[in-house]
Amino acid sequence: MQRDTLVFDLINQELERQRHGIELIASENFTSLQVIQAMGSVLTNKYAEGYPGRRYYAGCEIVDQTEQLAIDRLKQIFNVEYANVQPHSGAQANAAIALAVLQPGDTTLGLDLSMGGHLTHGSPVNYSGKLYNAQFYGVVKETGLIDYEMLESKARSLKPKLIICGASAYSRDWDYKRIRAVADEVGALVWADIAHPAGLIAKGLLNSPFEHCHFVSSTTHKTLRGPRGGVIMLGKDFENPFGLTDNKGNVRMMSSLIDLAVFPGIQGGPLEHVIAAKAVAFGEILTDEFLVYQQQVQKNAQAMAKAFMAKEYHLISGGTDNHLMLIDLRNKNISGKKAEQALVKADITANKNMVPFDDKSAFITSGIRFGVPAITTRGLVEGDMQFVVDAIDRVLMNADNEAEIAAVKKQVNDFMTQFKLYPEL
Ligand code: DSN
Repeated sequence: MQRDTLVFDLINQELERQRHGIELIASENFTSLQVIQAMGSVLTNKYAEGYPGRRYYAGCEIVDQTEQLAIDRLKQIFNVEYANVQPHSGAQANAAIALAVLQPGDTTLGLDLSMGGHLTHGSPVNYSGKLYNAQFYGVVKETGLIDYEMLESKARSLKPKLIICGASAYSRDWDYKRIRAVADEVGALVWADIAHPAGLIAKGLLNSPFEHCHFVSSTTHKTLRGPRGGVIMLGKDFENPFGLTDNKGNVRMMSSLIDLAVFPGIQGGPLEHVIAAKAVAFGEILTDEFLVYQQQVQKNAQAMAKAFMAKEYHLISGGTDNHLMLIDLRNKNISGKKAEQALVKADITANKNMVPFDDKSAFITSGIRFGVPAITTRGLVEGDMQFVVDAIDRVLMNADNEAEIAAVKKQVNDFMTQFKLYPEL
């Protein structure tokens, strides 16, 4: 068959874009070449509905082993009793937890999307807001920190079945113990979505949710630096004190309910090539090098936050504990949308983001979110953050000046040549 040059030329263009630019989307990263190779392997040809040793198809002896490796390594990383590595994405992992735990109309309590939460935590445009009675807590206006008092008072008055913690644009750590305490008081289950900070949690650099939360979900491609995908974990395979049942009305262990919710609940054949790539990434996470990487992520985020604040940018919560920061641009007289568009012209990629109590819509926004996992993988260290912040500031202060932006783009491209990306490709 003729090589599809159209598609492969585009893939090469994307590789060049990734090489030349400064990637600051907080949810992106650059996987290792061996992760990419596992994803682009013959395992994509295999159907394997079911779980290792319990499949609906023949010929699964090899993929049983790659999937079991992924499970075992993930359990080792987080020291947990149960892991499901089949969710195709974070959103799928979250849907499976909801399916396992909730009935339509049940009440959930999660962080408001406009305050840093996620679509799948109850947004009205998502199944989670359409099927369930989704209620929300927020952050304290003055501090930008999670409003635990609001969370507790809403938990007491609404008596949700499920309390959701986790965020897409929150730069501080979580008090899982406090959330569990109120959950126990009102008879709720607790689910932590650690898609963003998972890599830092894996290496003990942030609080662990596992001893306090009944369910934990994550993506695998953000700070975990694996292939795009999702996972679900249980710190302890609880014996289901809440009497949750399967479709036949049988009370089952939590792990069985999650397995059933992923397959056949919401998915069919698992992506065994991606699961093999997850196993590769999990092997990398178990190394000491990954600890050094995550420590550098935290150092870079803090150096970047400091450099922004020195230029009088308003960071929500006044700094960061993790890999990202959220900036309110209102004192700089530029919207998130315009900032994003100007930055991309200079080959700096970041995303506009609503800030808490935003007066602009989600399409315009007052804020922008920056994350450092990808540039840290490229090899940038604290001393490089001043260059990055200076370049961003120059673009934002000259957002209508094409010549100035072109000059920054040249500087950015020259600067990034020293940080190699996939030299083998
Ligand atoms: N909310 C997306 C992000 O953090 O970029 C991921 O779903």
